[in-house]
Amino acid sequence: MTPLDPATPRHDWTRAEVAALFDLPFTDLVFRAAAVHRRWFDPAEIQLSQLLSIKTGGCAENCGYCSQSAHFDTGLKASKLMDPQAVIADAQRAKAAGAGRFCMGAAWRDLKDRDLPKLAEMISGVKALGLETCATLGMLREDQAVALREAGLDYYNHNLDTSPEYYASVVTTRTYDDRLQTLSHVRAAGMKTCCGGIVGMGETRADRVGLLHALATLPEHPDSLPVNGLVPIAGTPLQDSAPVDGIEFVRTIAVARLVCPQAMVRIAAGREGMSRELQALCFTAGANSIFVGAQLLTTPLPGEDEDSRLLRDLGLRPMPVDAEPAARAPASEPERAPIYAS
Ligand code: SAM
Ligand code: DTB
Ligand code: SF4
Repeated sequence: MTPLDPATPRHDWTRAEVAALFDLPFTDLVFRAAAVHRRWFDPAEIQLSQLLSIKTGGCAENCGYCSQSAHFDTGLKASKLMDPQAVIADAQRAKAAGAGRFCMGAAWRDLKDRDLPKLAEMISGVKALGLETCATLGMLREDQAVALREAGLDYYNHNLDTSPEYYASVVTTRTYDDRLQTLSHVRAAGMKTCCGGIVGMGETRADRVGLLHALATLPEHPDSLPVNGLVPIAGTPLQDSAPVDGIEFVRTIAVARLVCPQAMVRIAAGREGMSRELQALCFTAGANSIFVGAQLLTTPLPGEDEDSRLLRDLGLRPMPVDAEPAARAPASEPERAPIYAS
């Protein structure tokens, strides 16, 4: 197998190489991922992010997993874009509860220019609190991405969700190329990308390989890589999807850490249904970020009490807010262990 040298993140992964990582004996895979994790990050630190749905429901897209699509009857009540001051107040509470990043999500197919002034006000207000800012607002043009960055937006979340081949089985109102185009506008605007996917949508192992291959061969790796476990939503086409086995979820996390070594790898949706032990395995395999608070966008999270008990029991600390990726990389060459070449 190709040497896994974490000092030089690669963009030329082949699908066969990514598949071979998934196929490793579990103990070997987790060990390698944990070694790469240590190379770039303090493994005792977990980034805590908080999400807020700033515009809920009524979305024109037909993503088969989503509670917020207007195409499905999920019983969700749609609402208008929130008032910036209410968003900033929520971010203030998130910060007081220990979050370091605040992510604002809107159920939009694409961003409309008329909403930019309100968005700029909330982004700059959240940034002024000393939080990292992230938003997920659907498709963007490059000039819109520039406007968001100028307002103080650090990260833009836009997921590829699954392999290019499986994508059209999940959503038909947009294409994989549409997603790639928005990601390229975000990068061109000088913003960091948050881009990952979902497991448990009926995809195969080959699709999970395809997703991670797509992410690892982007012109720049995602700075943040959320791995969502599908939260099945009644009324959506994927409501009866069988959950992915926990071991396979951990393998996905570990391979994400290996192919995008400098990314913040996040256990995103689906954490509520996971045991503490499974989450601990994910952290061992290289996950170093979670969403905290009572809920994601429309679905619940374990909550503050359970999360602080978990982190305490595992001896893990919240990642400092100002620890930018460049600052997190070791300043000097740490010892290179022979396990990197096999
Ligand atoms: N409308 C924007 C978009 O789709 O890019 C932003 C919001 S969307 C809800 C953000 C991401 O949440 C999706 O790309 C998907 O990965 C994830 N997601 C949404 N519903 C989910 C569910 N039921 N289970 C797991 N992940 C989900
Ligand atoms: C991501 O990959 N997961 C988050 C965030 N980016 C925006 C959203 C998860 C949403 C889960 C379903 C819900 O709460 O509606
Ligand atoms: Fe809309 Fe995003 Fe939900 Fe798709 S995932 S239906 S784009 S809110």
